[in-house]
Amino acid sequence: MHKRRVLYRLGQAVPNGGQGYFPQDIRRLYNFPSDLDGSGQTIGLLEFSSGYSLRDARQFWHQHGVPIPSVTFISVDGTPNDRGRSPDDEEASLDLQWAGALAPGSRLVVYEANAGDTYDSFAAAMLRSLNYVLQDTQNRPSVLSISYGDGEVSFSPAMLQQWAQAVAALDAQGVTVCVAAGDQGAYGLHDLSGPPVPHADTPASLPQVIAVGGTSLQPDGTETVWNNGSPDAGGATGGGFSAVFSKPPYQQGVPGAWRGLPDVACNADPLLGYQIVFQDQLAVVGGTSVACPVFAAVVALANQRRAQLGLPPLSGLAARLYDGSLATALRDITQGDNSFNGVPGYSAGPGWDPCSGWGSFDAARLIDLLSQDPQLPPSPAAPPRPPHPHHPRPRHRW
Ligand SMILES: [Ca+2]
Repeated sequence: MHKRRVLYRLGQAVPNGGQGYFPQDIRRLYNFPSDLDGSGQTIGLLEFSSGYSLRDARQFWHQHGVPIPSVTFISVDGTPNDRGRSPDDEEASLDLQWAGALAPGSRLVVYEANAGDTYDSFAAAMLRSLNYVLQDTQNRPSVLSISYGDGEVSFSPAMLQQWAQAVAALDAQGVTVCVAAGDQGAYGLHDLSGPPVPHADTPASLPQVIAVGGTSLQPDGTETVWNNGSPDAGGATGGGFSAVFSKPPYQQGVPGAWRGLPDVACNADPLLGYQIVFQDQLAVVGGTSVACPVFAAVVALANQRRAQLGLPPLSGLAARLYDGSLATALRDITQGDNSFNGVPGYSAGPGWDPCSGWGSFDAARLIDLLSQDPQLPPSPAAPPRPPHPHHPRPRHRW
């Protein structure tokens, strides 16, 4: 229910004769810089499955010439790693394999927690995991990838506020929290029999996360909003407006009175999906589930570059995406919409839109810009002033 539906289309995907995109394709199409590999950084992956198979991951990395990253399993609540035997483990597997493929020098820390069978137990497990990472001074990730969630209506507003507080605390500590924006279009619920009105996905709707939406990325680089048309055919990117969180100050320039999402987007179309190895088999997966760790890898590389320059890890990236300073690194998506399951969605257009955010990215350019802290705009030249005729007023001290 709270899990992202991961879509398998082995043999039906377009890239590489049905085998899906390989790491080298995604590095090329999004222009990942060749001189960064995430060294010195830790990527945290929040998982609510039962574990993953390191053997599958190593096989995938080996197959694509990726140096084998270091992987650490952390059980937030005592849940053991079942080593990838459960079908639910595909989520942890793809997160691990793709974050590792794009930032192989980083340490990958999988934070695993048991989410139980209800929305309440999932919500509690999410909060427990966020707070665990907040306290985890030993591993200190600089970015977290979360590919779980559901419509806001599935959770109490009080719980969402607690998640938001934990995320804000993480962000303030230099942990950028990336969240998949959902795979059910503007409709936004895993349960397809819910009321046919728009729902925003959460935790993607939390104000300080980076909500990562989905696109369809063709092998020639053209990109549109991901929408396979119907639930049977696949999915469509989440996106819309929160009904819980009002518009954060940094979204001043976007329409509406509520937090709009996603913030960015990248390939999520299962028909143009990503290859993984799962339970010893090659598979092709799609969904914002994969878009999220791809963007998390970009953040890890940016933090590596920042560390090289003596800068702290990114903080406040959500606001930074809206201040205009990254515009030349973002690839605007202008075609498509996220109408889904009978609910009219939002259309892409020039600039930010509630189905692709600011669009995808040129990773090398984005990392360059994120390695320069924004310069304050030059103040207009002050007119010459006559010498002050009287004593300046004392400043009040409080
Ligand atoms: Ca756009």
